[in-house]
Amino acid sequence: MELPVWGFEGIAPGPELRIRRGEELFVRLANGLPQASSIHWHGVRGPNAMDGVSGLTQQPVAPGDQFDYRFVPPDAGTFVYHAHPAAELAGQYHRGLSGVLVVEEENPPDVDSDLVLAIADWKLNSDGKLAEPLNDPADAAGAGRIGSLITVNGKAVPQSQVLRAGSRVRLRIVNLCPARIVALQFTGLEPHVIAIDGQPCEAFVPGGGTVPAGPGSRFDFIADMPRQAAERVRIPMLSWPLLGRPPVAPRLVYSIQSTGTPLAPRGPITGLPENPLLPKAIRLQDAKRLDLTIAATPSARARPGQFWTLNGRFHDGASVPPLFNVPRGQPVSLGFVNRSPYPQVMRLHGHAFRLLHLLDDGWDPYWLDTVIVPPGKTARIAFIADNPGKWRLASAIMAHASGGLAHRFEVT
Ligand SMILES: [Cu+2]
Repeated sequence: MELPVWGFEGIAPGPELRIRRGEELFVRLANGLPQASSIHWHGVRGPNAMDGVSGLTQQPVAPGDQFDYRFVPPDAGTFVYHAHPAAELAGQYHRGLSGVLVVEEENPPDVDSDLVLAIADWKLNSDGKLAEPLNDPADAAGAGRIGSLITVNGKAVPQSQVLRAGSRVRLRIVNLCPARIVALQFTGLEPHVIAIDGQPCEAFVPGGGTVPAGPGSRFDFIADMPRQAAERVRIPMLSWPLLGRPPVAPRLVYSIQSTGTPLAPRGPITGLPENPLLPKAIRLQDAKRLDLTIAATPSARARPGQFWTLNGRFHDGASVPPLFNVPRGQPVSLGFVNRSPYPQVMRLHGHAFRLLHLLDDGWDPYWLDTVIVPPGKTARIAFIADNPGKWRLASAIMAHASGGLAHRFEVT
């Protein structure tokens, strides 16, 4: 069965873009859509003029027009690209305009295979087509658009793969879902997380065997295949529980079968070297601190584009002032306070941040560009505003971003 979508190069996800760190990314957007658009490079700490946010960092690219993205991504890692028009953001994303960008390390870890698993979900009508409207106000006011058709690399799950017994595999798990929080489990091998949201972390085996990935998040794993042939590694997906809904049964997304005579055992799995471009420390005592409360607009006043507020304000319209303006190099600490009954997922453009422990401001040992804030909870992050420009700070849940939860900050 084929689903009519909008896609980069006509497919969803779009083609996997792969370059090596230090190389220039050169992508020409030739807009064949009936709507204006642009391309955002999610997680890439690149120059502001190349961030691809229509109406903020560039003019929207009109139907029939072209725009060249040309820059050298500073970091190696696993990233996402997606359409980033102004008003039609959720609609274009929900139609399939997203893909994966891999920037390989100059000295990549020694593995036998490097697989991208891009998970997406699709909300369908009873006729099997994409459910209309693409930007449904009910999704925008609720948990976002969550579909029941799950795909991995554009094909309905479960998908499978055969790899040499005992071989070492790198798995780049990418959540391209527009709202769903994806948690994968691994049975039959021991997955070591080596990078989160594109940035290296100390290698660890996740507690409970699973890590939740918000929309747009990426997890890089390295694992060794079973040494016995004909063993099956299973990767089921759990769904982040939605309040008021029963938990969804695990669903098999991917399986990998071992084959052939086993490869000789390798040494232990080690992590990637630290990214030297990221700060060694953030002086929190010097940080600009700001709490940002996420809340629904009282339903009687809610209109399309105005379902969600941050500190009482919706929208990223140019007339709305930036949330904050900081000089380059300023440490910033933001508290996201979720006063809604849904998980909220927030993302920051142009920067990587640390998640802080709420009691002592200690660090978790990884960098992120996307953070999940459970209902009724607070998440505090810290970063150094070291990338000049006008940056978006918005919900990673596309229907929420188009529903008003999209703001900006400026680094001068
Ligand atoms: Cu982004």
